[in-house]
Parts: sequence; structure tokens; C-alpha cells
Amino acid sequence: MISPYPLPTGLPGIATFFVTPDGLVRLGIATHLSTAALTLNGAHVTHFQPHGASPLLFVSGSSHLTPGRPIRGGVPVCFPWFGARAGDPQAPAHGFARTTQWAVESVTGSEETGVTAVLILTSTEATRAFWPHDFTARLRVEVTRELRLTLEVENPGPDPFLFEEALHTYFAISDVNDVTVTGLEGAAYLDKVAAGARQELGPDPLRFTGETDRIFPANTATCTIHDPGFPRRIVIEKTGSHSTVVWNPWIAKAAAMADFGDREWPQMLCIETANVGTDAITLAPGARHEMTALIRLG
Ligand code: TA6
Repeated sequence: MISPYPLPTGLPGIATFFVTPDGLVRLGIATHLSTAALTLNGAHVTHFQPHGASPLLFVSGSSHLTPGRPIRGGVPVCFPWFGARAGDPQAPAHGFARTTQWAVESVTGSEETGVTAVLILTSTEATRAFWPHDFTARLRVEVTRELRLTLEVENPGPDPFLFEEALHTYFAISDVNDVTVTGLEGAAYLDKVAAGARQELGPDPLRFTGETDRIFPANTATCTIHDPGFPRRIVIEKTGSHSTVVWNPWIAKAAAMADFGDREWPQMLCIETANVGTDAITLAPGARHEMTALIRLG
């Protein structure tokens, strides 16, 4: 267990670090623009709410909220692999970054401009035991009326390495039966509910009628969630990302997840900004890669 003390320095009145009873070090951000929260465990943004709007992110009421456990909701940082690790069933799903304690590199900003927090994770013996490469990862969290997340990966070592990454964002919606997603019309996808079969979306906005787990390769689209229940639109723009992942567990998968309420599945939808599978990144020695998701109300 890493001691949470001394706490990092925030910005008086607008960005405050505190420790939860379960030992999570959290950063709370509040300006006239919005409120947000993140944990150093996993560099995990758990809350974002533009002033005057409802929260944009979903977090399960059954989620673990303890160091070393993944949080079911918000924006899990998946790195350096996505999903189950090929050939290593013991490896943590979606990589080790989301269950590892990140450090604070900087917290800057003001009531007027909003707040930017930069969290950093560098390779250690523990990470090298999972993945034999030195790396530096930074998550830059820019909180204004919009939420801009940038995952930067650097290769300080002498050899290239290949990695996958995802900002696995859980969006809060009124009812998945009623929402549509635009931006993916006509796009090809791999259907993980159908053994990864390659399919293609039709010309109409994406609707949801059952468990949905789709990877859209070579996809740079801006996606918009149209939610008539609020009503509102949530726009997800991205740069440096060539995979889009769309997920809702629906009834059976929701019931099978201990850290997810059986009745919560209609209130969430993951639209993930990623580089996975054939879009995985090969990073040359000394190189740096950035992937950004910009989340805003439309
Ligand atoms: O991104 C979709 C997905 O890969 C699904 O297959 C499902 O496993 C989901 O991620 C949640 O993964 P987790 O490891 O957080 O339970």
C-alpha cells in the first residue's frame, strides 16, 4: 500500500486533494465552468459535470473504490494492452495502468481558465514484470466546460515497443433503449458478441437492442450520443486515435459483473477512444505518441 501522505499540492479553492476512507487519493476540481474528480489510482477521471448540466460520466453504484481495484465507470485508462492479454490469462484485463498509482506532475489553472492536471506513470520493476519495456505515460486532464483527456506515451528505451491504449469512457445516459449514436454510419466493425465477425454499419444512426461490444478499426470519427431523455447530445471528438469501441453489457453481462448493478445497464454507454488490435501503436526509441479525447455537450 502506497502511503497517500503527504498529499500533492492543489490550487486553493478550485483543485483539492483528499484521501477517501478506503485510501484512494482523489483530486476534486470546482470552478464556475464545471466540476470534476479523479483518483491517482489509475489516473481515473470519475466525474465531469459542466455547470448547469447533469454529470456526463457514469460510475456504477457497485464499483470497487479501493486502491489496486478497477473502477467501474468514469474513464478507465487502458494501457499497454486492451481487453484480455493474449497468452496470459493471469494478466489484468485492459493492462496495469488503471490499477496502478500514478503521480502528480502538475496542477495548474484558475477559476477563469479551468484546471489542468497532469498525472504521470513511469515503468517500475512491477510493470516490467508484466511488460518488459521502460515507458513514461502521462494523462493530461483539462477541465473547462469541456473535458479534454490526452494520453501521452514515451519510449525512453533503446528498442521499439508495441502497445494498445484506450480511454474507456462510460457516459451517463437516460436509457440505452432510446439513445442513438451518429458518426459511425457505414463504418466497418468487429463484433465481439459474434466471435469478432467483421460487419458493417448501415446508413442509419446506431441504435441499441442488445449486448453491444464492437471495435471499429481505422476509425477516426467524431461520435455524438443523442439522448432524448435529458434531452442532450454528448460529442466525443478525438485525435491520435484510430479505433473506436462501443460497449453496453445489456442484461446478462450486467448481472454477471459483481461491480455493476443488475439494473444499471440502461443508464450507461461506453464510447471509447482507442488504438487497439490492428491499430496498436509501435513506438520507436525516443518517440512519443499522443491520443486525445475531447468530450463536450453538443
Ligand atoms: O471495451 C469493451 C470491453 O472490452 C468489453 O468486452 C468488456 O470486457 C468491457 O471492456 C469491460 O471490461 P472490464 O475489464 O472493465 O470489465
